[in-house]
Amino acid sequence: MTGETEHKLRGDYSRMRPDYTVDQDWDAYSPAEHELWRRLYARQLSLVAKYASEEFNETLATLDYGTGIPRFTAINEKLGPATSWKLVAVPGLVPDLVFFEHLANRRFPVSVWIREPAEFDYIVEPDIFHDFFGHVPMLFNPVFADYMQAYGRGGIKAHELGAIEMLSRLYWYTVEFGLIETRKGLRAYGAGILSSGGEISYCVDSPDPNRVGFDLLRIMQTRYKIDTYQETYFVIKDFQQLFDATAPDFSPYYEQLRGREPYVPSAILPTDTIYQRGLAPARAA
Ligand code: HBI
Ligand code: FE
Repeated sequence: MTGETEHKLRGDYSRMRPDYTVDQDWDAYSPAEHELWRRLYARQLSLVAKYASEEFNETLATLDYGTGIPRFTAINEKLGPATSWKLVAVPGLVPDLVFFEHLANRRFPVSVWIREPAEFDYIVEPDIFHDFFGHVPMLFNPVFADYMQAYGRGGIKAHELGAIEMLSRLYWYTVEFGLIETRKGLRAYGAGILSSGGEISYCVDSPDPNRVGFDLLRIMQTRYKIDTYQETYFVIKDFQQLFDATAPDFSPYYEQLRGREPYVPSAILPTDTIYQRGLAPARAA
């Protein structure tokens, strides 16, 4: 069991259990960390009202964790009855298979560490604010909650088939950076956008990125970058569309795509449903 990995991960992996979970140790958070959380929360609250999906905002309104870093146990008392999901504390990023196994059992891993004040506007690795503010409200949506479990089950299968890279693109372009159609225009439901101070307006307003209709195979063949704003955002009509896409067995898709050259993040294909053809590739974040 290695807590160490090839690159220096943030977080303390020394006390984790075999399933990579730890205790949240809520009393260990400093007043400065709670204050940073309050500042991050207040900033995002003013943005999600304008740019987040209705489902996200409806749930956020029922949760009150703007006053400081939340206790996972307190949220689990609400999340369990809502969709049978449970937050588990982890030191930080965990191996793909470990992550999939948690999702497949309706357990969402939430990192316990919070970013530095200097990372207020942008962070590459998921900290507690990204995981909690970005992901947790969506787990209260029954259809999205089922999609996340289906993704976890698919991930275990993909691990066996050596197809994790293709499947992680689906996660990236939906769960992390997905857009959804609403009566008032496109809105964000991806956690990476919802927890970001700058990308949340960029993904909806900017003329630079492409915005393309959701297409499972196309997404699984499209590379992504982890340290810039996205060059292409994919748009779903509703969460049912996302859940339905995970219904079939993906093995034939993996066989169909294996060996094919992936598309670059800024690609536009003749088969794409285009909401917007971007003016320029993403600027460095
Ligand atoms: N680990 N804690 C944590 N959180 C994630 O979001 C996460 C992870 N490990 C792997 C991972 N995400 C992605 O590679 C998934 O596509 C598997
Ligand atoms: Fe995330």
